[in-house]
This record gives sequence, structure tokens and C-alpha cells, in this order.
Amino acid sequence: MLFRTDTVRRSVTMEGLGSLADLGVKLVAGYRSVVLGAGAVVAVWLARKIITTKKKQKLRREWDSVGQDVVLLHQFLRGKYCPNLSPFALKVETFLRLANIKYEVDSKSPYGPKGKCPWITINGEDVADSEFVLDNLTQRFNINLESHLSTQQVASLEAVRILADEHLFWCVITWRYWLDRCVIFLTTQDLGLFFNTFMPVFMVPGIKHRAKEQGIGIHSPEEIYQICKKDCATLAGVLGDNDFFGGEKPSRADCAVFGQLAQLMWNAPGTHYEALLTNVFPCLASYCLRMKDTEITRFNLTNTALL
Ligand SMILES: N[C@@H](CCC(=O)N[C@@H](CS)C(=O)NCC(=O)O)C(=O)O
Repeated sequence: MLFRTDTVRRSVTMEGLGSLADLGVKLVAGYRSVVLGAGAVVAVWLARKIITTKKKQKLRREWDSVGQDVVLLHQFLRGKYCPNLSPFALKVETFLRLANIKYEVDSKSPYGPKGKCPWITINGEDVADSEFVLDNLTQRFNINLESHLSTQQVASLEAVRILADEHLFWCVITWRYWLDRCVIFLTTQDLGLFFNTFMPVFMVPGIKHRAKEQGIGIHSPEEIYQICKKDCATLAGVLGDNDFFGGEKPSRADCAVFGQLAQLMWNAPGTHYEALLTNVFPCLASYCLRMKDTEITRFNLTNTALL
């Protein structure tokens, strides 16, 4: 009995030791694979970090190579009929031309530090948001496109600029990307098969969501059109008999208004939105052509509307 009990006890102890050893082996193996897995994750993360840093350094060298006091304007690719699908990019480019500032265009990195297009690099400094860009350049190059205007006129033009940049803009993009599902817009660009196919897939829900958040998206398509029409009526009223919003010469506000109106004039062909300029408020269509002929020539477009 004693012998048997002893054997059983011993075999129980041996078994216990065996499974403990198994457990230990399993733990070590598990620990090893966790360490290996974590190591792999860190290695991939590091490799990505190094590649991105190297890429950024290469881009930075490219951006800096444009030279001292030359603006590098980061924006989307040229359109077929209008220099840019972004009204804010066209605003900045118009300003650069009006102010006679040397610049080059980069379309490889259109989204800047604030995640929006356009932005600029000048003398190694990045500036994002069209208004901050214009402020920066105005100060840096001592530009004054408003020397012929009174303080009151400049203030009124700022209100006009806000109407264009912050209100008319929403009508245009809500119609372009959500209501029209990018259809007409894509005919005005050379974006290639991928974007032609997938742009509506992400833009329609994306802009619908943003338009609802902003407020314009709660209205019906007809109401949105009427809001756009009222904006155009206001702009036509402010323009009156003048050649430009700045009077006899284009001012800083003209850059913004032109950027927005150009989207209706050249990026909505054959639509009731284009007709707002060409039929309903022809003074705005003439204004766009005048702006184009004044400073916005010689763009390298694939079509001829702005050549
Ligand atoms: N307030 C900005 C607006 C710029 C802006 O909204 N850009 C649009 C293109 S027209 C953009 O980058 N959208 C991309 C996004 O919002 O994700 C400016 O004046 O530059």
C-alpha cells in the first residue's frame, strides 16, 4: 500500500512537474511570439517613419529649390476650362499675378499643414489658408492692391469677400459634389479613370454630411439654387457699373470673388448654375472675362476657355 501510494504520489508529482514544465515552455513560446510580434510592429512603424521623413526631406529640398522670394503654390491639377477646381487656389494664383509675385506651382502635394488646398511655401516657410497666404504675401512684399480705396470701401469689400468665400462657396460645392453627384464637374477635369469612378463614391456622402453640418444641406435643391442666385444678385448689385469690385482696378477682394465665380462660369458647363452668370446676371459673366483678360492669361490648360 505504502509502495503503491508512494508511486502514485510520485507519479502525481512527476505529472505535475511535467505539466508545469509544459506550461513554462508554452509561456516562454507565447512570450517570445509576443516579443517578436511587438518587435515586428515597432520595426514596421520605424521603417514607415524613416521612409516618410526621407520623403518629406526630399520634398522640402524640391520646394526650397524654387529660390529665394519665389512662392511655391501647392494646389490641385489644372482643370480643362478653369485654372483650378479650388476657388481658393484660383484666388491665391490671381493675387500672385495681380501683385506680380514670382511663383511656381506644385500639384503633387495639394493638401497643406491644415489639411486643405491651397497652401504655399516661401523661403522655407509654409503658410496655409488662402486668407493667411494673402496676408503673409501682402506684408512680405509690401503689396497694396487697395491703395485707391477708402477705409470704408476696403471694409465693405471684406464683407463681399466673406460672402464669396464662406457662403457662395457652400452653394457651389453642395451642388457640384452632392446634388449633381460630380457628373458635370468631372467633365471639366482630367482626373483619370480612378477619380472618375471613385470620386462620387466618397464625395457624395462626404459633402452631404458637411453641407448638413454647415447648414445649407438642410434645404431642398431648388432652395439651394435660390440661395446661390441671391448671392449672385448681391454680387451683381455691389459690382454695379464698375469694372471690378475694387472699382477701376482689381483689388484683393476681386481675387476671392473671381475664384468663386469662375467655378460657376467655367466648371458648370450647360447647367442652370452656369446660366446664373451667362443669362441671369450677365454683368458677372463679363466680370469673369474681364478678370481673365486682365491677369489670368497664359494658363497651361488642355482646353481653350481661359487661354
Ligand atoms: N479657408 C480655406 C478653405 C480651403 C478649402 O476649403 N479648400 C478645399 C478645396 S476647395 C479643400 O481643401 N477641401 C478638402 C477638405 O476639406 O478635405 C482657404 O481659404 O484656403
